[in-house]
Amino acid sequence: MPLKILAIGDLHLGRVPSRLPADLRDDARRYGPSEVLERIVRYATESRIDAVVLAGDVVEHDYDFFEAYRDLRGTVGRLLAAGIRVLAVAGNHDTVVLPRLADQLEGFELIGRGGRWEQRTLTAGAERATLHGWSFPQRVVTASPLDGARLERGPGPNLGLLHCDLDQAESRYAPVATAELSNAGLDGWLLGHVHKPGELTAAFPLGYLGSATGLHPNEHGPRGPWLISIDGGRIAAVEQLPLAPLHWEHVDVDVTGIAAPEDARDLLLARVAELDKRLGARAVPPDAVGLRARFVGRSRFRGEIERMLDEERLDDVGTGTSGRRYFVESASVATAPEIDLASLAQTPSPAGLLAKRLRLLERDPRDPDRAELIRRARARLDECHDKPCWQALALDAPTDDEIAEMLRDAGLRALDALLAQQPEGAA
Ligand SMILES: [Mn+2]
Repeated sequence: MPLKILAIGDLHLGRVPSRLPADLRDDARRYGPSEVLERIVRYATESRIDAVVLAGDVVEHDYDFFEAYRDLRGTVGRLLAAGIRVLAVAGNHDTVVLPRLADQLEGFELIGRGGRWEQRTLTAGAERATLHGWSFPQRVVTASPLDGARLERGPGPNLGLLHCDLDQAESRYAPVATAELSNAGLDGWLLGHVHKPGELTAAFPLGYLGSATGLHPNEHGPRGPWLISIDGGRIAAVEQLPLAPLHWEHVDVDVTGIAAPEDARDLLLARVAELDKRLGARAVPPDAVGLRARFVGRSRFRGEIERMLDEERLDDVGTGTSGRRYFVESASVATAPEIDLASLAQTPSPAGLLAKRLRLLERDPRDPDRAELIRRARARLDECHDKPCWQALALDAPTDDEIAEMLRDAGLRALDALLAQQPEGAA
């Protein structure tokens, strides 16, 4: 019989998923952290899990104490009654509130309180595993939690449980280098903080568990806890279980060759049907699905599609199997005009110059001319990003891909406008 650990990344109890349609917002608990926790408890008790472990940021904020208390009290009680241990480390969001909750919840094991490494041994039949954990002692931690730490191995496979900022040396949230973790003498690391899940494998699981359910349209793709099975004294399997009640999906709808603007709508519906088939096949499918749709390809209907999208109500684009709700969180049109950018780029005109730049964006990311274009755009964007008035948002700087996307979008829009101004055939 394997020892089974269910590892949960950033849960953020108390947070309401952003960008929900108004009617779903009224019932937000059904689509957020409380509901995924409920699904996790059901799964854990039915599947005879031995321990549920949480990698910090269990609670969104200090003032979410009572909401988290209500959710966790029920959860911990049911898990303990089923013989399942509950262990956690605190992250930068719940530095204060999680230790306080742990004091109130009997059987809730906070590991590494006050920023001191601590280990716990898990047992199931003949199998053992050792967890090493460290909790945020205060909200800002600029040194690596591994600095000067020596982790003594315990029985069975040894796993680290840590909320930290991986390979971001300047971070204020416990910066740690991948090499430090790899060289710490353990058999794997289950991490919290970044909401995008990593690719954890049984050979040496090291990475972010990701948000337990998508809290924002950017948190797209499968979300849920990870199942780690220890069998025969080793890590036998590591698998993400997509239990999230709300699923975000980014869809590119290629409209190249459509005969009428309305065809774009049909193509979107076809994608929804496809997605519904895929999500419906899950053991525990989501109840709601938010789409960030982008119409791409080449089309002469860019303007018409944009107008159509403006007028449509997109917060309910069809009900999938079992009443699953599909809504479009945002839709954009990023089609290229039905023109040949290559030959346009040869012409000595403003449109030609713009076409040349747009073609640069299509090149390999390592291309020096493309990199220079991105660098110049980044310098301009930083002026805005670094303004004091935006600092409270703590937004990440855009990635190169995001900048390329913005440039492409703005460039194509401008090119459409430029070509519309020119007399027939002048381009
Ligand atoms: Mn965090």
